Amino acid sequence: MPEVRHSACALDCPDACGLLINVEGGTGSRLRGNPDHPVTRGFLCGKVARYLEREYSPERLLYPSKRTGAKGEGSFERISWGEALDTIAVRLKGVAARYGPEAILPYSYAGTMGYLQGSSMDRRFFHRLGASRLDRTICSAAGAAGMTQALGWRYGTEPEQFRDSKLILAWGANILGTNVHLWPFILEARRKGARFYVIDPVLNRTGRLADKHFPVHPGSDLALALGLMHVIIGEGLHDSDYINRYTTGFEKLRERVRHYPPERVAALTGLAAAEIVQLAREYAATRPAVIRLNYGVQRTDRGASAVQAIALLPALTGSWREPGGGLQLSTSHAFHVNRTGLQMAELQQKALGREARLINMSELGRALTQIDGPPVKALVVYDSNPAAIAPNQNAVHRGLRREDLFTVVLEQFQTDTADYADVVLPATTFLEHTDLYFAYGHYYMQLARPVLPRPGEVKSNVEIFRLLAERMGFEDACFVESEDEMIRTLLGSGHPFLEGITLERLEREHFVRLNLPRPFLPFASGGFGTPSGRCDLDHDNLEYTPPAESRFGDAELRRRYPLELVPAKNDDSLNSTFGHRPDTDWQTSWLEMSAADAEAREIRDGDQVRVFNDRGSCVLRARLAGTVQAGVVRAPSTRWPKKSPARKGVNVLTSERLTDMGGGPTFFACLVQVERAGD
Ligand SMILES: Nc1nc2c(c(=O)[nH]1)N[C@H]1C(S)=C(S)[C@@H](COP(=O)(O)OP(=O)(O)OC[C@H]3O[C@@H](n4cnc5c(=O)[nH]c(N)nc54)[C@H](O)[C@@H]3O)O[C@H]1N2
Ligand SMILES: Nc1nc2c(c(=O)[nH]1)N[C@H]1C(S)=C(S)[C@@H](COP(=O)(O)OP(=O)(O)OC[C@H]3O[C@@H](n4cnc5c(=O)[nH]c(N)nc54)[C@H](O)[C@@H]3O)O[C@H]1N2
Ligand code: SF4
Ligand SMILES: [Mo]
Repeated sequence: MPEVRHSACALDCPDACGLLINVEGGTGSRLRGNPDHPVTRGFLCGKVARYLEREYSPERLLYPSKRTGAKGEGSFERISWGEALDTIAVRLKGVAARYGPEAILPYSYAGTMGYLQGSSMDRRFFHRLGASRLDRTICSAAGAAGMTQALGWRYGTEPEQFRDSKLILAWGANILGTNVHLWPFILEARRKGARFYVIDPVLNRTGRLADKHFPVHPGSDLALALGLMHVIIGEGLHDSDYINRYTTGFEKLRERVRHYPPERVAALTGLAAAEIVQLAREYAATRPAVIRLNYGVQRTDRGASAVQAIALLPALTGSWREPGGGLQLSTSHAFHVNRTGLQMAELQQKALGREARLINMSELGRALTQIDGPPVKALVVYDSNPAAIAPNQNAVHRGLRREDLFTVVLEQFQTDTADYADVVLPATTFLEHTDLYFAYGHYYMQLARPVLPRPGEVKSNVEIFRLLAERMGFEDACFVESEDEMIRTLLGSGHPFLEGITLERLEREHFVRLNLPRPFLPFASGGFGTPSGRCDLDHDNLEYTPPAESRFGDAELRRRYPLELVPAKNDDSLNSTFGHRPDTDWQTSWLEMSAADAEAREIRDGDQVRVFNDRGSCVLRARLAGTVQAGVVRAPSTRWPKKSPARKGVNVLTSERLTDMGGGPTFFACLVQVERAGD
């Protein structure tokens, strides 16, 4: 009989599934969803159902190694941990002595969502060192800024309430691809008569199953939101009582949205005026109506303002009052843990006597090739694969290729980023280390202990940074803290949402709901986290302008590069994490085009195509799948560059232009041209 152990999925996904694993003779034999988890309820997405293949892949990195060939070439030889750690310590000390510690840059994101392996010893280490700080903007920074302006808090409707809704809008949210555990709740609602609409330039898996798909032009959501408000307010469909009690700025908003009549918004978004009117009426009149907003909307020039405007809609209609109403972009902000105690930013005082400079991770190419101030001379990458996922990939690779840059990569697999490293350190998977997990798609905290033995000489990020701290001679007590001590620190914030959540309880129950009322109606009677405590409906940034790279943007650019590229997520992988799998590689090798755009370029289904703009070019295969309108192309992302022709991934095309607020990247506002490259 296999032993059944509990775990939690650590991947960067809103669902944060509760897992069960069968272990026989020290080997994991089956991974499945924990049926008792109230949100993820016993099933897994396709990618993680096969995670044991990754766990036991012959391509796993098992030993430290050092580079023997040219940067990027991929020749490495095995070294001992002692040699690896000594080399790193000597080089980091050398850089700090010669250029100052801010010449050292950590680069990490959410390869694991665990607090410990993502943001604990590593942060302490870099703070104590006085390294540059990394502004972790690559994913959700613009949306976070928009939510903060609109609501103050970055949380909303709990997923379980979607079953009570009568109208569900998936707005820039590919639920079946990226958030599949919300789907059963939507199905339940639909069985009770709810309608399900999708607002997305791409007709993806989710759109195909919708009652109605609204194929908006990329980057036009702010116009659409203002247009919906125009109709709602113009026809008196708003909730005056809610507005009077809990909001400010209504009169100014009413005035502002007068300039967004349906005809104008139709021209800006590509929808029909009558459709916009109909959608506004249905949204305001259907009770309860809920919006699942996801991050697809905010990866564009005015993405933060778009999120802000959309997040104001439930306040206009009073939909926050009702179970099954409101909006969810993320739930993460409700996890009020003691991050300050975990990360110990005050250690910077010891090193620098001040805060270190902040470098935006979405501008890595610039940071490595043309920074103002002290150059970056050492880079330590973990939980991320910037050579694949960062915008302006040619600049990023140029930077990573610099001979005077010392690069360390902590990885499970030999990614493109690892190919550029001087030293590669083998990291544990989430099945092999302890961590505490928040979620960004539900309100359950989870603890996971190691459930499988570690192969080779892999170590967790926490252990690696602990060892590096020792090698650097840091004697602060915080570097010898255990995982459990750090978890207790995290849980000890004293915030009422965490009341009653202890390590012991998590150990027993594995997942624990935050201490929230049931149903959780965060803004049913105000309670906004804004300075005034009210939802402020009027802000000057709420005026629509099109993205610089779009059909209504820079006309000269548009003449040369007439297609709007949307490199959105691939349904069956996770960013670049599964890029080693041949089937993932295949799925991310396509460029979806409209028949009209293909015909005009003499491109047939399956042809190789060159996709290019001023920043670079890559080769993909055309697929005429009926998923995009003329003028838009989509590349399911993100492929490993080294598996791509000429080692160029789709991010050679995307730019380092930042969003209106939050300093986020504009992955989904990117003009390109496409030409036939062969059969
Ligand atoms: N299968 C899978 N799941 C994932 C991931 C993955 O790579 N694969 N990645 C994880 C991560 S890191 C994240 S951040 C989440 C993201 O989850 P989502 O936000 O759902 O994913 P995206 O693909 O970024 O964007 C969602 C949708 O927005 C659409 N879109 C693009 N531009 C616009 C626009 O201007 N307006 C509108 N209305 N829609 C637009 C895209 O076509 C896409 O269908 O998913 C997580 N889960
Ligand atoms: N074209 C395009 N580019 C995009 C996006 C897009 O939609 N289109 N999405 C953007 C978004 S939303 C995001 S969030 C980023 C994601 O970009 P990243 O955060 O870089 O995510 P991944 O590409 O999945 O790479 C994560 C890496 O972390 C490693 N890892 C996992 N667990 C551990 C661990 O415990 N220790 C160590 N040391 N390593 C670990 C994995 O092996 C993997 O190689 O990509 C962005 N880039
Ligand atoms: S990637 Fe998301 S859906 Fe898949 S198992 Fe992990 S948490 Fe669940
Ligand atoms: Mo993300």
